[in-house]
Amino acid sequence: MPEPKFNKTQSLSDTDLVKEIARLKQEQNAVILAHFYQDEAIQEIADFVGDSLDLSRKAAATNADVIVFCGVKFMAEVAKILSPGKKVLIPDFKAGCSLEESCPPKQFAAFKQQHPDAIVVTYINCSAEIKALSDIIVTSTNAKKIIDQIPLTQKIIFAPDQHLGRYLNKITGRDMILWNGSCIVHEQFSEKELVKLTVNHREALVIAHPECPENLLTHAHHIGSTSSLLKFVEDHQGQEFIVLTEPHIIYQMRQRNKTAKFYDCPFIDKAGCSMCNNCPYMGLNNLEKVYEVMKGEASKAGGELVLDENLRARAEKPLRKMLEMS
Ligand code: CIZ
Repeated sequence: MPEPKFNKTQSLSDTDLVKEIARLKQEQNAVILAHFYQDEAIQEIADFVGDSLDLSRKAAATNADVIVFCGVKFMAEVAKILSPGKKVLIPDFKAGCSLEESCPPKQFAAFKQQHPDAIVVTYINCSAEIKALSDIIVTSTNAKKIIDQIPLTQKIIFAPDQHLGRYLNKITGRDMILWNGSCIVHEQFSEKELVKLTVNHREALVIAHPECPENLLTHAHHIGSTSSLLKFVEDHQGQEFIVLTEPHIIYQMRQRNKTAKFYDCPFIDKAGCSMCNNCPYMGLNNLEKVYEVMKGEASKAGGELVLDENLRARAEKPLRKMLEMS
């Protein structure tokens, strides 16, 4: 194997990092995936940019030996579940997910026991352990379609996102039992700041992810998954948009609607200052870490995602059920 051209990451400029990543990608027959919420520099080097399920399915359909997943850990787990024969690399193991953390498997198993006659429908944004405790996985794109296929008499537990669950109850007319998890990015938008933005930009369309609480969703002209929000932006050329989801998606929105204006909605922290709602976990990934994980330095932030085969197989079942039903 040829010697790597560079040994010290510190000495690499972004341009050199991009070149080295491309070289390693070819050498290892790797595919790089970037979630819509990743930094622009990472979206630029990716083979595929998308939502978590779409990325994992696209990677599974390639003949790549290695998947480098630039997103958060549960997303890389989905890639491994659907591609058990491929090596899955994560740039930073600390890139977790507040929604995943809000649903610890032990407590969730106990909650399930309290409702023995309910089936468990779970949002894909959860750990492999929670998937293994579920009957059907859903995404924000296919949740309504799947829930609508379940007999009305069947009791359902929905986890982990209470806001998405409440929204789904409203649009499906169901009364699902909700686990009370949430995502810090979507939960903390300030309604007051949102109203200020709508007053200052009266023509702007408010587009929101259903992980936002109900009080925010009442202001929305369009509610949908990341891909649905992107499609809405594409279909409304030249408009202005107030975006209620992780703001890094605006990079993709701009590519689909070049003349549009975008405003991201801040939240107000305890000290009263207004801040943007970047996901702190997604923000842990950068070009340097992608390079390091591909170079295979075990001492660095990331590494190979290893899933126990028994757990992987149990988590795969409800995911395959989703694919059958969607
Ligand atoms: O599953 C995903 O990628 C997320 C975060 C949500 C969505 O709506 O795509």
